[in-house]
Amino acid sequence: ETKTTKVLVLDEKDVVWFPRHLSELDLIANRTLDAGADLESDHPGFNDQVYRQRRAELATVAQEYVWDQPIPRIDYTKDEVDTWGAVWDRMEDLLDKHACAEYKKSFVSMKEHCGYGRERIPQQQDITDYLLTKTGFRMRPVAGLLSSRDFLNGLAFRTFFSTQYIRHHSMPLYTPEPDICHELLGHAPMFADQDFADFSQEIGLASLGASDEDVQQLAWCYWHSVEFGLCREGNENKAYGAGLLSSFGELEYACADYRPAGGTEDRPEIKPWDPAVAGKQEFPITTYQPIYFLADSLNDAKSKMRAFTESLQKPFMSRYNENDNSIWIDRPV
Ligand code: HBI
Ligand code: FE
Repeated sequence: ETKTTKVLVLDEKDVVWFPRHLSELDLIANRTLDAGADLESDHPGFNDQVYRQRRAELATVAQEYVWDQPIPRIDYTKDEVDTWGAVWDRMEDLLDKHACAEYKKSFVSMKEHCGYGRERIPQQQDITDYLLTKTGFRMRPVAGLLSSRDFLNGLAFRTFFSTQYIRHHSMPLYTPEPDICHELLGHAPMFADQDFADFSQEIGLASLGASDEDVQQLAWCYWHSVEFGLCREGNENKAYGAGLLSSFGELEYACADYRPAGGTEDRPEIKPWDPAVAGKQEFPITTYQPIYFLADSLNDAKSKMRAFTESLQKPFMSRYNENDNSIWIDRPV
């Protein structure tokens, strides 16, 4: 079905350019919002010249990456592995308690198959090899934050733009930006689940050539699901969002069903997962979330997302052809 070729006569003025083949991610991968390694003055590593030099080095690795090449292996230093181990040690038990079943299943498997462990930082190529066999997802190095549009466009190609640097060792439980602890502990295991992989790609496909308003709605949906989503398991709320799965404080805050003795402690609000609501729900980026969205299951999250993306106004629909890594476009309505 995806092999059919159709001639498209889209008026170019109506639709912004978007990547149509996996190789074209090379054209957006380096459009980072900052230079990738420029640290803000309040960054924990701002005054550490060794750290800054390392960040510059890893930014270069990402910038030089070409889509069909093996992902360069990073020789992580003892300091870096220690930081990883410190995060690992704080997260392991909590993940067992609060991560969704799909996450836990992948996590066990990734310890066996792609080098997950407290003593060693997994490599993006090994994770990619694993994910490709499970769901066809892949990682691709990136130097820093991309625009929402560029970042989400990658998901259409079942590609997750992932940083390769680690947070500063002085504050192992804090990072102001994505780092490997967040990408590899929070995101990567989820992409081994078929429903979650499809869900993520659904957001990505909808972002291709979308209007700025729709891209923002999709980015906000992404935030309230891929980053901070909860799903129901029996009578418990479990985490599937990477922002929770990589933050020991917020994971407990979002999932623990504790009733403080005094009864005064603020508890977050839980809303049922609905992309039309999540896409318009503002959120803070420097504090715990005041609102979490709860899906019945990952499959339910996916079907609601699909229904929502179909309701968006776009002059075409797109599919990804995994055989030749290209986007196939149809023009209904
Ligand atoms: N860029 N590299 C990178 N990593 C992210 O996780 C990321 C991003 N850009 C935007 C973004 N996340 C989200 O906040 C949404 O805007 C999609
Ligand atoms: Fe993230």
